[in-house]
Amino acid sequence: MRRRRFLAAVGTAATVGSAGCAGFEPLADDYDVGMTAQAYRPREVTVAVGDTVVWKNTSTRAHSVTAYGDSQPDGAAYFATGGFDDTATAREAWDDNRGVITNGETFEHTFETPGRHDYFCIPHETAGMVGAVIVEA
Ligand SMILES: [Cu+2]
Repeated sequence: MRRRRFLAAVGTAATVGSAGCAGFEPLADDYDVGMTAQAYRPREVTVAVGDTVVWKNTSTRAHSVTAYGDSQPDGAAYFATGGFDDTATAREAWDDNRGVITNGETFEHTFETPGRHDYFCIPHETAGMVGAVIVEA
């Protein structure tokens, strides 16, 4: 979402200096959420409606980005690596090695609905690999 925010701010010079940067760690690459062996970094990001969040697997392990379908805001589009329609399908597909995001791969989703979007990594959920995208109106 950084790139999109920056582009959105170009037209108003007064806001360019501060737009989109507060609260985020400096990034060396073009992604918003990285992954360690069993965690998303950062664990939570806050974006605006219409922003695109980019995840990148910055670890050597296989992960997923899988939304908790039951806890998404009303009307929110479901998101998951592999493009599945719901959490149950994503979990089943994982057993067939689908929905995997491997080292160096990215996944992105554009958030159009305000609210908290919790998600998890299928193989590392029990190890606490969960995250959230908070979308502000
Ligand atoms: Cu994982």
